[in-house]
Formats: sequence, structure tokens, C-alpha cells
Amino acid sequence: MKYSVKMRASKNNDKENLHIGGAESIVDEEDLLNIINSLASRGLNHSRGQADFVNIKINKVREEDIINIRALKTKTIEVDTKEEGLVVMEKLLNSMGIENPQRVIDLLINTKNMRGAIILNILSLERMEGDLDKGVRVTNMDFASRRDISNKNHFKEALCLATKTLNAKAIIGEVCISDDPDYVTGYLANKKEYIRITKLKERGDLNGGRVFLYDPRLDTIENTIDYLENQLVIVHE
Ligand code: WAQ
Ligand code: MG
Repeated sequence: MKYSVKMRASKNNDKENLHIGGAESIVDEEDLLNIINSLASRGLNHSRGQADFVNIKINKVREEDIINIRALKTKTIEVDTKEEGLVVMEKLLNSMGIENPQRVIDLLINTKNMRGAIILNILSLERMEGDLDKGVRVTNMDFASRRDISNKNHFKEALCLATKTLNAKAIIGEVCISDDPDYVTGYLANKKEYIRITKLKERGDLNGGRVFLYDPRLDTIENTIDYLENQLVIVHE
């Protein structure tokens, strides 16, 4: 028997409820209580601040509903400054056939406090999420191998998310900058590769976000969002 466990943490800021972070796992029954413990402590002690609210959700899952996919290949491009990093990202977007890479980058670097990702239609340049404040949150994925998740492994968790996301028929790319102030490495993913770029923002910056590049010729937005939110995916390295 397997369970999906999801955690999200937030804090109260004036009248607003501010997203701090989230994490999740798909685990066997015997690991369930340990995972709940790890995720709760992660939510309570986050680099974006102390939580006022931690939500943990547990769902039983049916093994036959899970699909298994292979992790994207990874590589790293070293840069010294965020300006250099953003130029690398622009060139990579260009080489993927994106006509307005600067529009993608502007959206990415001006995003803050979203729980989910922006979905950008690469033909019309319109945003496709129903809720523009929250974005679309990719969930229901994990690695096949067991790990300690009481501390965040930025690289591994992002690789898992990107692998699931790029497996959506109509998502042809993703760009990401962490919103954690102490983590400046971000990435660009395409159908084949997950490319790490070692500096995309300044240390201490609380901004960060994700933009998914959606090609409307390949699938409907309804199918795409349903897959991202609901399909159970286990990623194999
Ligand atoms: N689904 C969609 N968007 C999400 C999700 C999700 N499950 N989780 C986070 N986001 C969005 C949201 O807007 C966040 O503000 C933003 O992404 C950044 O999230 O190889 O840590 O969890 O070393 O802070 C990159 C690792 C780490 C690079 C990224 O993102 C590497 C990271 P964070
Ligand atoms: Mg974060």
C-alpha cells in the first residue's frame, strides 16, 4: 500500500497568507509516520521564515494509477554572475525556438510569492493558469529511491518536478529560480535535458518562480493541467 503525503507551509503577513514552501512524497505504509514527521519539521523551519500554518495531507494511492518515468539527463553550466546566468538562459531558450526569450525571462524574474508555476502559451504569449496568483502546482510525484527528506535537496526535488513536467505532451520547456534566499542555482529544462545554471539571482533575494512553456498545438490546456496536478509519477534515476 502506498500513500501520497503533501506538506505546505505559510505565514501571516498583515492580512495576507504568504506561501513559505511545500514538499511531498509517495511512500510505503511502513514509512508513512516518519515522512510525516520529516515534512512537518521542514515546514516549521524554513529559510523563508517560520510558519504560522503547516498543512499535511495524506492520500492513499492505487499502485496501478502510478506511471514510471526516467529522470531527465542533467548538466551544469557554471557562471559567475546572475547577469551571465540570464544570458545563458536566453541563449538556451533561443536555441529551443522560443521567439521571445526576454518575455519568458521577464516573467520569471518578476514572479514572487506564487505557490505554483506560470504556464505561458508560446504562440500567443498569454498566461494559461486559471488562478494567476497561485499558478499551477505540480504534485503527485516522487523518486523511486528512498531519501531523507527532512532537509530540502533543491537539485533532486527540482529534477523530479521537471521530469514530471516535461513529460507532459505539450510542455516543451521550463525555467526556474528558487524563492529560497540562500539558493541561487536555477535551471532550464527541455524534453531531453535538465540544465543547471549556477547563478540566476543574488543571495538574500526572496523572489523566485517557475515558467512552463506550453505549445497549444500538442495538447489542450485542460489535459495538461490535469496531468500536472493529478497524474501519479515515480521518477527513476
Ligand atoms: N509546482 C509548480 N510550481 C512550483 C512548485 C510546484 N510543486 N513548487 C514551487 N513552485 C514554484 C513557486 O512559484 C516557487 O516560488 C518557485 O517555483 C520556486 O520554488 O539543479 O527550490 O521550491 O540545483 O523554491 C532549483 C534547483 C531549486 C536547481 C528550485 O524552487 C539545481 C527550488 P522552490
Ligand atoms: Mg522555495
